[in-house]
Amino acid sequence: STSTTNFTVTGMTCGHCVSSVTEEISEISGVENVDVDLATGSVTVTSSTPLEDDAVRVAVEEAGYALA
Ligand code: 9UX
Repeated sequence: STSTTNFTVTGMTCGHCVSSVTEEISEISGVENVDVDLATGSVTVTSSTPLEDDAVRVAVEEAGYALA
């Protein structure tokens, strides 16, 4: 069944930031959709299996940002 996860990413200030975060998170196994709200930093991910906290953190840091 589909799992939905929401978290906040700090440091994004433009559309390219959004693209980088979206691309990195999209590479996590099982991820089906990534929605990033630039104004609030809110990220909503739908996935076929529950997301690992570590995988999310690593992906966000790989993109150059941090979890709130
Ligand atoms: Mo835009 Mo985001 O020039 O770190 S890529 S500010």
